[in-house]
Amino acid sequence: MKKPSIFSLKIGFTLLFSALVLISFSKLQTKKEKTWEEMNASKNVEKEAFNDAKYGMFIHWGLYSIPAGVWKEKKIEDYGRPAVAEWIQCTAQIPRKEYATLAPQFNPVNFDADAIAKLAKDAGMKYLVVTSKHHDGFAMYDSEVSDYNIVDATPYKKDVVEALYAACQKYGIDFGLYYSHNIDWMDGNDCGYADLMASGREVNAKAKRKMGANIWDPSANTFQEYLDNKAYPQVKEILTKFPNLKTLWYDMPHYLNLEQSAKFYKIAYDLQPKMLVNERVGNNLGDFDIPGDNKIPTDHLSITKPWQTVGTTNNSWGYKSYDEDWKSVKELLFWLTEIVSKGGNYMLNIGPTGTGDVPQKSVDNLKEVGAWLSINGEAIYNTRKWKVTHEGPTKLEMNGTGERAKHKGMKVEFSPQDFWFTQKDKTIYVISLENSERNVAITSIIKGKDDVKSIEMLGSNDTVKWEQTEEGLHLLLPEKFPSKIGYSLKVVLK
Ligand code: FHN
Repeated sequence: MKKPSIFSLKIGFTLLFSALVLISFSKLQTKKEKTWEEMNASKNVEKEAFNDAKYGMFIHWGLYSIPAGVWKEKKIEDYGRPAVAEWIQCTAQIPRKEYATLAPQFNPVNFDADAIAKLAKDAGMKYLVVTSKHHDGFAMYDSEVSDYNIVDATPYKKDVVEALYAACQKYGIDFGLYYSHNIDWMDGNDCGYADLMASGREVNAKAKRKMGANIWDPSANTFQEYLDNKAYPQVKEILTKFPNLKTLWYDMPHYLNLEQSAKFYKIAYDLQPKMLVNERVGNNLGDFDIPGDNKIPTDHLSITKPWQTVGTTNNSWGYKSYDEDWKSVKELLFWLTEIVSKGGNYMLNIGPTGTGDVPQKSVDNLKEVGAWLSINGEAIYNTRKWKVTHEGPTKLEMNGTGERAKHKGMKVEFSPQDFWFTQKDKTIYVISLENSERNVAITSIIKGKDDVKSIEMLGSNDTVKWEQTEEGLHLLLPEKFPSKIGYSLKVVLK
């Protein structure tokens, strides 16, 4: 056989070298970091699914469910604000060691993940988001990163997040996790307050008030050490343990810099690229917006991302033993309808007790909303906002958790002339929350602009009599209304 010449060996080496250079260059190319815009845009299908879902369950549950708003026989309000029960450690300035004595008392023997997932299903909710770790720093799942968790530190010893994750899969409820990334009163030092002050960055209103910063008993480590040794690893941990999340719900990011928020977003993207991250990751890096707690935006057209209003069933997220100011079924339907008519999503909270029970009033109200949705759901799910969101005399502004609490026992009433609108292709849905009148007029659906082909009432086989003029739609509704509260009309346009 002919031996290869030096010359042919040289050519061989040159070719091999070029091939290696090309391969490593193309590897470098694929390794090029994606921009936030690219990562965000790659989730467009999931954003549409989020917009379709419309209604979900939020769960705030943790050690704070034991004191339930009362510390050393004093109500949280007597210590100051915020007066929501899950803030008791901060509001009552409870030293970390003392607060941690709640862990050996936490034994929620009545917790039933199956029943909660079924409740979400019966309530017509399409997804569920639960607190894997709230501001108190206590993990409600079996964490390898920190022993301050439900399995290692309580007599209950069971991973409730895992149980809910499995139950939601069983009932076809999408799953998401809440994780307090910035505020951690156990291990987060001052939660980044001093770093922000020293940075020269703009200080937002919450940070100016030192909101949520642990300045009464900070942990000895630095905030950066907390991020590196607890928060980043725990986020990686939950995203690995629970691989099929639809949303990751960060909260209260007001001390974080852009780099830190970007890292929290990127960890999420690397592990679950199709999962949506809420805007509370901080620094405007979210995939969807939160106009505020218990807040319905008045300027919904200015919101460019998908959005979600989160709401309490009374006036607290965590269970508060003495808050009996439950939103009525009609009020809950108002929140859902008003939000959906503006193109948003509603995530309604339950706060289980220290023994794992869900307060009966919230169970009853949620089920009634579910019964309403089983008839009227077509006007809610998979819809989009129409050019008009509402017509009629009642104007209710919902501007935050504290604000509603001021109107304790608030009664929500509407007139038969109040209508909300949603849209799906050539169909407009008209929703009323009052059914005391059969003769009604809708002024937004005008002849010559939106010509009507047919009208039916959801859940009814009886005829809706109607006439359309330049003034609107004149209707004679059936004698029997299928829902206890209000009705929905399916108006198909020509
Ligand atoms: O401080 C929290 C609060 O406890 C609760 O978790 C809400 C839910 O949106 N988020 C923060 C306040 O906006």
